[in-house]
Amino acid sequence: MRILAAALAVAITVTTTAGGLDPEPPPQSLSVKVRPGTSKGSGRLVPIAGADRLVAPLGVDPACPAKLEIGMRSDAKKPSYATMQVEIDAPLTASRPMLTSYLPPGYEVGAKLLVAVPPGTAQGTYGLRLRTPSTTLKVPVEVVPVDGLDNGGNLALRRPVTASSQHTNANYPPCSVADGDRSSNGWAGGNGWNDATARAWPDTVAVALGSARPVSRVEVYTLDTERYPASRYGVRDWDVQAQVGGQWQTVAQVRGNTAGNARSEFTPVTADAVRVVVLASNGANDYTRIIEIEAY
Ligand SMILES: [Ca+2]
Repeated sequence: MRILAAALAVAITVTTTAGGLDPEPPPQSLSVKVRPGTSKGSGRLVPIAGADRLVAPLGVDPACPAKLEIGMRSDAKKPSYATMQVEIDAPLTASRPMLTSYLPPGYEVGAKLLVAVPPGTAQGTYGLRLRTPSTTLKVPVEVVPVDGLDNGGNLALRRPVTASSQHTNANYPPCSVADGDRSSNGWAGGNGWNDATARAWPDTVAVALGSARPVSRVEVYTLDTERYPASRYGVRDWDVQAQVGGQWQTVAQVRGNTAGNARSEFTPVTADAVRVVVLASNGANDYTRIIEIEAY
């Protein structure tokens, strides 16, 4: 139990870093959850996946691979060091070949698995297997073109993103604002964009829509966690612009935002791209931090 407590402490102390002010190692990728009452004493080590399939679009920026929560739960009678193998069909690659952790009965350990789709990969379904000595869990990976994605109406999903700058002390790729992940958890681990110009404005991030599409709503998700609340670390003032006939025009303005998510609705325009022009952030830590941008 003492070892588990130490593992928990590591997981908690190095979870996140706010861009620029607080350089820390990249986020610890293991998380340990207490799952009381789940051990049946069957002796099994049970693989866990956060979804029963994974959709990995073709042709997206390699800085923003597809993500899957994986883990394992011990139903053993005694604590042990547990290992789960991660196997994936070529040419796809996974960010870790295995998951290894000390694991008492009834506990589970989780990690984020990144799945990369190299250029030239044929579309189709590929195998991903999470294998423990007792059980194999199969999670099919569907490689599809971006145009074939079920985007739920979000025209920005997985489209190309460009930004005015990018902070480099951790993982803040611009493409992460269109990766479908709205969560601020694990900030600096590739789930959002942080610009590189402290206290200098504006900062701009644009998403190309692939073709001219009617747009009447843009949603912005900014950094918002218990440690880094939007009221101190999120974006405050910005313009929403749409590129119509080659010209950028302002279609909405947000001022004084303190929330993690802000919706802008406007008269429909036919746009090739949308962009967010950030004019100010909250608090003294003046960077732009955006988790996700959606366009409908
Ligand atoms: Ca994101």
